[in-house]
Amino acid sequence: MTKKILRVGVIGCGAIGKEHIERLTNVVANTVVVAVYDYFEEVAQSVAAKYQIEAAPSGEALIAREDIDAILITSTDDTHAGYVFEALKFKKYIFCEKPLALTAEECQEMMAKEVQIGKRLIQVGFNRRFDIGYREMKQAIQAGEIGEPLLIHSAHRNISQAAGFKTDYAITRVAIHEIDITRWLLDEEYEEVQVLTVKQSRKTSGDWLNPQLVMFKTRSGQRIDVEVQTDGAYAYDIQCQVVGEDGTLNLPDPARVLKRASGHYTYGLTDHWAKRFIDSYDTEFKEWAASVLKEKLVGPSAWDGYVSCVVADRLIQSRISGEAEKIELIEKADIY
Ligand code: ISE
Repeated sequence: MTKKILRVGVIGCGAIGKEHIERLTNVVANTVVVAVYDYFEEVAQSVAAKYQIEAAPSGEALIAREDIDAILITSTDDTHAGYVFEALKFKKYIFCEKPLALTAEECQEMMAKEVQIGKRLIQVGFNRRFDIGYREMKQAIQAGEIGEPLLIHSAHRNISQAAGFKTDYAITRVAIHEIDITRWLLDEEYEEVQVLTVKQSRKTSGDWLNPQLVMFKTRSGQRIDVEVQTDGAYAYDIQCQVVGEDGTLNLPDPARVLKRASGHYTYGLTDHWAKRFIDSYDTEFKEWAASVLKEKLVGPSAWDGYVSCVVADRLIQSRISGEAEKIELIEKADIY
């Protein structure tokens, strides 16, 4: 791409779609949003009016436009794969929010298409890889500062979920972040994974299982536990502690004012993921746009999307079987 400006089309104008449109318009350099599409026409029209851009009549029409170089997919999970395949037909760059697809087979098909084209076109929205805290932890691990990492304790706590939430979403929408960030931190693939049942919270606003305890074991034997609370937690709180032979690393909380007042010393907690990870999303899109303009994607790939789908599928199976489930992956192509 010899262009200096990346022209993006956005499919899906829900909460995260709107945030990314604002980000691409006013935060990320050398990027413009040219057109948007949403299943609900009036939503697309109102976003288009706000940014004085066009609302496309369909996702397919938006993808086909010659004045659009890259497609951002932030529509509902079940529509991701269809739009990715359509954009691949036009060899367009694709940023797809997680999950990349509902099945690992679809991810395999996407990878086969990228291999055929001869380069990566897909990036998956695993934003935590762009969070400054996780990045410092990875650097410290790689520099050998805590010796060999042995295990990780982590927690993913949410205050609420959108209507229609289901038990499986605790894996495919929530713990999917830990599935990805842990293998990225440790630079390891998983050997087996498991979901353990836990005493249930009375604060769950629906009939799904909450909390769930998710466990991974890596090929070299490291163990990871993830407490997944999808509803009713005291805050949006993300914890991660890597335990190594020579020390530990803790994910820092985002900077907040330390308050001394009314006889207490307090530090505010965040209530929503969009606030907790705002800087990571900004960095994610700045780096994505720069890499697309250089025609060399470096962020989370279709392979990472594939692994997370395999692992999510096995975790859901483990909840049903009550057993640890083995992870089997296909061979990784050279472009990844
Ligand atoms: C949301 O999609 C996220 O990405 C958040 O990190 C997660 O905590 C939340 O539960 C999801 O709905």
